[in-house]
Amino acid sequence: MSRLLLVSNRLPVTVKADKDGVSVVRSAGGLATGLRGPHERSGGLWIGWPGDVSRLTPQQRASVEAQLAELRCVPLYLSASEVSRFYEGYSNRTLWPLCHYLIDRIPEQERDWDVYRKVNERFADLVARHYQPGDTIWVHDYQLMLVPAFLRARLPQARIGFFFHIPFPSSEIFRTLPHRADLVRGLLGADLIGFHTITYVRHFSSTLMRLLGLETVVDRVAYDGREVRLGAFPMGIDAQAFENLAKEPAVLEEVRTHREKSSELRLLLGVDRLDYTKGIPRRLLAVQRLLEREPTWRGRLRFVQVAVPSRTAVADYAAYRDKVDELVGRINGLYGSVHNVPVHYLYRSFNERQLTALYRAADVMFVTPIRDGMNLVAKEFCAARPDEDGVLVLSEFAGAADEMGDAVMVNPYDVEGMADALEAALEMPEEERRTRMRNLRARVKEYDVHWWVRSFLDELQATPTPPPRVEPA
Ligand code: ADQ
Repeated sequence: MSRLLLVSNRLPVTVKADKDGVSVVRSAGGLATGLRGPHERSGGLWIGWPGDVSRLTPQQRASVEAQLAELRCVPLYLSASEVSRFYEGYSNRTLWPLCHYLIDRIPEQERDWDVYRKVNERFADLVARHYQPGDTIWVHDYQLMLVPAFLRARLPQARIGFFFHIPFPSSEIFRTLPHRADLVRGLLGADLIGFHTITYVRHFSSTLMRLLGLETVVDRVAYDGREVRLGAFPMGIDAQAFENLAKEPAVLEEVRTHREKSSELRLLLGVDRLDYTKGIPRRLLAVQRLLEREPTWRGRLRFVQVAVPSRTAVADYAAYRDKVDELVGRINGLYGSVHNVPVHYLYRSFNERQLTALYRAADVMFVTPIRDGMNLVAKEFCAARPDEDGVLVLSEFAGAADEMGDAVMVNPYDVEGMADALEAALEMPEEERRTRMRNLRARVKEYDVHWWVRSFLDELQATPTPPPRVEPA
């Protein structure tokens, strides 16, 4: 196995500072879990931003570096201005809304491109510094779209993979970007470019044709004397870990508490980052609509919406938060009673145990993003249901919809339709619930995060390394 150099905007760690000193803790996210095995086994490195360390003393900084080195992580520090212009700016104010088809949210005048480019170049420089011949490089996500080309210029012989975690939009959307061709050329520095679904691969191919006149033949594109492969690799989760958690006595105890409190009530659940792509307002409106038109459900539903604070420095996220707060208040004001309110809104992060207890207790899981690259929450819910019960209501605009045909599919823009789906889910006969959940679980367990990592890396290893360039004499 060749040494693996992983490159992502964030390192899979959290730096915590308190009176006892600083500690670097591994994060539990899906990507971190899936890549941990290959990262450690290959003796490789993970290169990325460790988060804001500007308030640490020089001694604390040194301690962080030592702890990172132990975890085989290499930090790339971002200045406050880089965080604001590369990360919050170009990545999250322009690329994020664009790829989710929300072009009206993009600033009218682009001011952060230069910083985006510069930071991508710094990433490539740092990777090149650590590269040894024979290494495999795997770059992740939309914040680093230019890194493959910068790397190719520095390391013509390297084997480079790239995975795009968010939707790749239709070329009609992508070509609105002023720097569209630079971004696409940036990705073409890789040997293999992976997306979650075949639809995103097609969108990327038509973008290549429109912008650069490049034709994709089956899954290959000839570019700059090399061959670049494209592929769909739907990301999975660590299904076994969620299943194990769902069977733990302490978790089952918590499930009982959730259910006891609502023995008369049916539990609906939403779990998301608080992001305007996740479709929370229309989801709330669907609950409101159901209560409005079917008085028999009043007092019999409890909708728990857990939302992790996210990108709070970006203005659109603050406005979105206000909107959600207002809707929750309105629905509870209309349909709450002295004893009970229909919406329980929790604006905070939950640990995996707490999430699993909620997944396992829910009657209906409501996953209704207006666009989502994949959506791992839908998969976590199924993995956490060894009891083979619970109904998944899923947006047809989540990448996960391609694989999870046994969910109740909804158009997240159609409030009335979502209210219908919610009611159908609540009234679904047990046998149908079990059949659907069994099929969903089989899929989630077979195509888990380990399968995803293996299939991407196998394909990347199979790509021929580019022939050495012969310089004219
Ligand atoms: P995200 O947009 O973050 O990821 P998602 O795939 O759903 O979306 O992953 C969210 C993760 O955060 C899940 O593992 C979930 O458990 C966790 N989470 C959500 N709410 C939480 C809460 N309140 N407390 C604690 N944890 C919470 C991006 C893309 C997705 C794509 C992934 C992976 O936008 O489409 O699936 O990357 O490629």
